[in-house]
Amino acid sequence: MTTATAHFSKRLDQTAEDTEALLAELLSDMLLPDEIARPKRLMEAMRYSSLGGGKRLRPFLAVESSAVFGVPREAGLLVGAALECIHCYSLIHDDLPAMDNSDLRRGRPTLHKKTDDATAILAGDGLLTLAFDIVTRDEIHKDANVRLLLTRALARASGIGGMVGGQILDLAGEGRFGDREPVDVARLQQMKTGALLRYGCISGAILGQSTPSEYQALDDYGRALGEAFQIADDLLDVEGDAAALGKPAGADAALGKTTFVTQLGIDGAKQRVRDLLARADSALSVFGAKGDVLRAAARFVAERKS
Ligand code: GRG
Repeated sequence: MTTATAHFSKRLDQTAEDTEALLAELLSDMLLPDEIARPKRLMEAMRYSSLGGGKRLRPFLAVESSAVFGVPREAGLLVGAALECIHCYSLIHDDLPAMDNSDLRRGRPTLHKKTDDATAILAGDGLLTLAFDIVTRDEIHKDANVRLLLTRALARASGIGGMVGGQILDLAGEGRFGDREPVDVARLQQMKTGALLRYGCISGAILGQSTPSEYQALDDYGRALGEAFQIADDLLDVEGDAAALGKPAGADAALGKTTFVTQLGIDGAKQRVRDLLARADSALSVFGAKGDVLRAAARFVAERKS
């Protein structure tokens, strides 16, 4: 392991640990002002799907993109926790019988298998709304306009023109609503998985009140990283190991899905990942050595095994 990789791994582990502790606090039974009750079944379901698993890559991007601007770690962690809540909700809903109908997630039974569909739907809804509660909190930034920009960007990344929109395009491409609709893989990816990853990257620029060119650099980096993440996912579905993935491989092929691998072939997809890594590196050049951890993050995403 190189020194840069070891440094990166240590920081990823630390953010995962801090995110876990913060989420446990945010999902505790303690009532917030104006809340009437925190029902036990709902809280247990939300904790089951948000605690004790996951690489916490999105919080890491929020924390590290914030660190580039010297933003206090606590603020980046809160934004990261909000982003992770949205990510966990999307996984819960994606696993439901009406969507992907998956039995395993992060090496454990999916939430609806462990409980029931209604509990899983509501736990997802609870996490989605909690995310917006978190991202508006005063502790994130003293300037309310910064919090507003963070909140709006989160809505755009997770909503119609982002993740939710990407999910419906994906289902349409599988032929769920009649004939299979043609899929623009790159656009679908940008929306379904890319938008949240990109948000992690631009959130630091928003929190750090960056210049427009610094924002643009993190935006470019986030888009390249998002695409590399998805290609790696498509490659893992073909070449990956179910034990490491915590879910069965081969799901895309079973559904006859159009992916980067079906479009570019395995070698073409790997070449595209290399090109994207170069793009991510060059986007970060404006930050000099301050961009090193994000540079390592792009490589980790592209080479991940789970
Ligand atoms: C249901 C509204 C709604 C949206 C679902 C993102 C998404 C949209 C579904 C996820 C489906 C999926 C498994 C896509 C592959 C890419 C992906 C998001 C993998 C899981 O993300 P990781 O690898 O997971 O960051 P961990 O467990 O590490 O958090």
